[in-house]
Amino acid sequence: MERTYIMVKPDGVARRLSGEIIRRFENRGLRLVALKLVVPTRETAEAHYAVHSDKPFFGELVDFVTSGPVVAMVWEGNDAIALCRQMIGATKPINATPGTIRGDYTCDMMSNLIHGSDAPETAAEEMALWFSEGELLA
Ligand code: D4T
Repeated sequence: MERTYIMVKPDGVARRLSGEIIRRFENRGLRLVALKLVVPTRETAEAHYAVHSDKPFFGELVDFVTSGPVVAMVWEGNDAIALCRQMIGATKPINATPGTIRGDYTCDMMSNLIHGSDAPETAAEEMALWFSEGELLA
């Protein structure tokens, strides 16, 4: 069993897609083990995207992810990290195939609806950044 950090970004919440996104993960058979609605602080957003801190789009990315509430979640299941990334779809819009969340609902690189951890190490870091131990189900 693996756990992954998933976040509906401010554009997804504003577009009322949180329910649709949660439904997809539930339908797939994953187990929801943590969930909260939160407006990210700049500090949290900068820590979350620290790997991109030297990129030209970093400022815009932090502005975007702090612009409104996000749905922060942890999902559990077999190969949950890779499975969720597959369901989310590629970062580059032209590569996000229909049937994926991005492929069905967005063609914008920045406003791309959802984040999913990309590896076990980042999943652990992100779960610890967004949630305290007590907020996660056993
Ligand atoms: P996140 O991390 O938000 O789930 O997205 P990805 O894992 O799919 O993509 P990423 O970390 O490489 O990029 C984070 C975030 O920055 C935006 N972005 C990215 C952008 O606006 N321009 C770019 O050139 C890149 C690489 C989109 C997602």
